[in-house]
Amino acid sequence: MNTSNTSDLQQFKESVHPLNLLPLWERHVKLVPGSQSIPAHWSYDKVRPFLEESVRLITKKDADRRVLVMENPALRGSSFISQSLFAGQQIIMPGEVAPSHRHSPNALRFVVEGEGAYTSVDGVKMKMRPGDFIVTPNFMWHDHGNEGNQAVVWMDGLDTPFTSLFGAHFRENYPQDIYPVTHTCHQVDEHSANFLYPWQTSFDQLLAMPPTKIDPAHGMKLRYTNPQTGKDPFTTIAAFLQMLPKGFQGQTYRSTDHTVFNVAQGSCLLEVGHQTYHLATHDVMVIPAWESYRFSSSEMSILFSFSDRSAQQALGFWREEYLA
Ligand code: GTQ
Repeated sequence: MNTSNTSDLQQFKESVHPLNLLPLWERHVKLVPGSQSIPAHWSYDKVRPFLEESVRLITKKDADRRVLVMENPALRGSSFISQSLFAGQQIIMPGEVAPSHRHSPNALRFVVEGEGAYTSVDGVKMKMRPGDFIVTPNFMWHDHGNEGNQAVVWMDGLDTPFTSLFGAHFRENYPQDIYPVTHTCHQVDEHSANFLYPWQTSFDQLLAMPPTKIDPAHGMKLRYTNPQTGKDPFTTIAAFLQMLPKGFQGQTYRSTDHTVFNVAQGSCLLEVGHQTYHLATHDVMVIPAWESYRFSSSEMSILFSFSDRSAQQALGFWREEYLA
């Protein structure tokens, strides 16, 4: 029972205001799951011509990184795809180098198309092939280059919103374009095991999963784990590869992590609320926290995804729900 009268309360609120105090009982902040970001879809067919146009407009030297940032329409001005994640499409042409630098955010690459590019992380030079998932841990020197004869495109994923949140974003350019290479890896070895998750290995693992492992919402789903630690590749970001079998009708699902999907093979339908998205090969889709979604697939499709689940689980916040 509120015993004070309204004008007393109003007067109280006004008198504490100059002291930067606010009555908690009048708080209007939304204290329910879900975030400000909204579901959004990027069709690769629509994005691809603009990547090509950016090649004509700007050199890699001028751009440092030639990236089209996928910005959530509800977070205009942030350059973030969700409250917690950054995602971009990077294109690198034959002969180009994206000069070495390092920064506080962690970064991942998921290779979309083209052969002949490499990324070098902490002096470990690795070939990038379509479907490879590559880890750039925070504050390690990294440069990329294309030594082949075709355009190479990959998706970047970073946890920049975390460094922004904490006010802990540092960044440096290396004095030369290329950081000295100490190891050149043609496959996964002891130098690249922390950084490189080749497509073929992950794909074979998916195919080898027994039918009993099928998840009613996600089909066959693998979570990338660092072979040395047995943990997620990042403390913030978890990454996944999943297969929706032909004819899959998924259960509706939601979880508190924001997830960015990238269709590696095939196509599928994704129902989010009242909207149905057709996800074609190489399309990107972001699902915000606690948004319900449902997959169906008329052909076998393979989806790469990354999310802030690693951070949420470390902090004890993560929850999921399978809906009827
Ligand atoms: O390739 O190092 O999309 O530093 C954003 C920041 C890519 C990169 C991005 C980066 C990079």
